[in-house]
Amino acid sequence: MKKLTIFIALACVVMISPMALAQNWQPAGDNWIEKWWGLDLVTETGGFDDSAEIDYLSEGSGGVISNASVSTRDGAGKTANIILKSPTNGALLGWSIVNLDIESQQNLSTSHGIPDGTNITWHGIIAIISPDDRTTTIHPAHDDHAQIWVNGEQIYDNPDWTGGAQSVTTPTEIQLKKGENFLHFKCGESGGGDYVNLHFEPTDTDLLIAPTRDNLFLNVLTPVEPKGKLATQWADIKRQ
Ligand SMILES: [Ca+2]
Ligand SMILES: [Ca+2]
Repeated sequence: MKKLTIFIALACVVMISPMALAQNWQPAGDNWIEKWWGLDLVTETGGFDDSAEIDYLSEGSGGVISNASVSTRDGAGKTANIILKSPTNGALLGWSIVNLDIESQQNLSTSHGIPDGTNITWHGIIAIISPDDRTTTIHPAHDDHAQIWVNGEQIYDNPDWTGGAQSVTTPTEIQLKKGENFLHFKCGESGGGDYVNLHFEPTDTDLLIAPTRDNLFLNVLTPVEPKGKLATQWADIKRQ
C-alpha cells in the first residue's frame, strides 16, 4: 500500500514538472556560487550610497516585486514575466542566468558583459534547497555596498568593500527551513573594483543550489499552484 502511495505521488509530480527530479544542482559547501538568476545591471545609479537607499525592484515594477519579495517563492516566481523600468534612466531590465567569474575583482561588471563599470548595481537570486531546518553561515565578498535578504528578511547590510573577490569580513548567520529558501544579493558599485561572491559552510555540502549547472532556475522551483499538500510531497520526493 505504501508503494502505491509513493507511485501515485511520483506520477503526479512527473506530470506537473518533468524536470523536477534529478537536477544538476550547483554545489554548496564552501564552493563560491557561480550561477545566479540576475537582473540586468541598473546603470547611472549615482554610486553605492544612493543605490543602497533605493529599492529598484519595487520602483521599477510599480511594486509588483521588491528587494525583500524576490527572496521568497512568490516574488522569485514573478521575475519570470516582469520587465523593470529603471528609475534611474528608464532602461528596460530583465532577468536571466548570469555567470560569475569567482576569481575576478570585476566580476560584477563582467557577469553582464562589461569590463569595469561605474555607478552600477547588481541583483542576483539563488534558491537553496535544504534537507532540514538549520542555522548556518553565509560568507559574502563584495565591492562595494552589499545588502542580502533571505526568505523575505534583510540579514546583511554592509557598505564597506571586503578587500578582495574571495575575501570575507563579515560571516553572517542565517536560518534555513526544510525545503526551498531564497536569497537575494544586491551590490552597488561606485568605481574601481566591483565584485560579488558568496559561499556557505564547509559542512553545507547537502544544500542544493539553483540556478542549476545547466542553467535552469524558474523551471526547477516548486509550482505555486496547486498549493499545500502536493508541494510538500514534491519536496519530500526530491530529497530521496
Ligand atoms: Ca568599487
Ligand atoms: Ca568598477
